Amino acid sequence: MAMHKTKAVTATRHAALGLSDQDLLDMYYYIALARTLDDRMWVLQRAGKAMFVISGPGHEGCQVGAMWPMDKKNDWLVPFYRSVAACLVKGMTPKDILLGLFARAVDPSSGGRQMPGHYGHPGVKILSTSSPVGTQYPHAVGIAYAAKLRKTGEVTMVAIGEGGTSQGDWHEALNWAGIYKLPVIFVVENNFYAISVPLHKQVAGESVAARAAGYGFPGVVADGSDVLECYRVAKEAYDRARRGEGPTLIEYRVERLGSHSSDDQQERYRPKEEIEAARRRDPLVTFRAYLESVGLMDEPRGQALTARIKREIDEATDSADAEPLPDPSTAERHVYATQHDPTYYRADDQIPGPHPMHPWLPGPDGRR
Ligand SMILES: Cc1ncc(C[n+]2csc(CCOP(=O)(O)OP(=O)(O)O)c2C)c(N)n1
Repeated sequence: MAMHKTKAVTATRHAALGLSDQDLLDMYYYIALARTLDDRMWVLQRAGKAMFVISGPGHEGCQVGAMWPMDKKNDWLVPFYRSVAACLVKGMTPKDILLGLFARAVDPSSGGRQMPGHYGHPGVKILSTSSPVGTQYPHAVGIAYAAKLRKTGEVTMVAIGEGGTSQGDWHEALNWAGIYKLPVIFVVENNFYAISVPLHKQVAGESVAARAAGYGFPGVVADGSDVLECYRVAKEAYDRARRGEGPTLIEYRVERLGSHSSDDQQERYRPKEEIEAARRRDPLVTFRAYLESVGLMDEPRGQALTARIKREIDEATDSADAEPLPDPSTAERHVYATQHDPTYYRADDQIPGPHPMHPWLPGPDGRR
């Protein structure tokens, strides 16, 4: 009997990948949490509570799959403006994300200084999002280079869209990481559009992933609507990075289910049929179908989860909204080095002595 049971369990795709049933339920929770948070942000924007929204509906499955093999405590995430699900898996809360949307003083990314969609949290090793697309790639490579020099074992994951790969920064980062075999995972979430500019105007050749060959490391393409496949390729990339074998470029082919941002209207440049077809590749739908097929999800369990998530997002919204705006007298804070709050950047840095990049800040032992 016991043997029969074991056989049935290992026959599932997720068990063959080393994922437990609980892993799957947790992964689905994050996909659904990110989507609900996303829907809320759009409602808040339409209600006049936020000036702008940019987020990741359709990208959540690949982000959760990519993040799952990460060592959440030690590794680094360098996000972009669609990385809501990735940031939640890494340790940001829905309230943290909403504090940025509302530009509140305690927003962990920038203290309410950046425009919405610039996720980040130094306390959980998420770098603050950069506005110019592509610049996050050299940042990530810098972190990975430091990790290699210091032998910390940290791996850095960085994400971007396919349009951003046209930037010089992107290529320079790959070149450097390839030469020094750095522990970095380059994710490209290819949703076929850079605002209204289609893929073929950004990328000649078969794929973004194929470019990795020119920089001397593997590049893989994975279907972003297949969360388990997204996990599988990410796990291989993490294992490779941890073995000291260097970077991997992963191109996830995803669907952008909505417009580029709240300032865009995709119906003006995408055919109706294409937008409808994209919905069939929604990871929330495809992953739920997988969970149902292995007996992990049904209508009552789905309803209970939806109610739980709605409660969490309601509480996060009220709690973030109640926080004060930044004090106008602090407008120059974080602009000039002398006005840095020493605790702000040091939250997770345990290296004693002066800060290597901000020597004017005291270390955790109080020394400068
Ligand atoms: C250097 C730079 N150029 C232009 C922009 C304006 N911009 C913001 S997002 C974006 C589209 C990027 O498309 P892609 O990288 O494919 O990502 P997606 O939004 O499709 O996920 C552009 C052009 C910018 N932020 N930075």
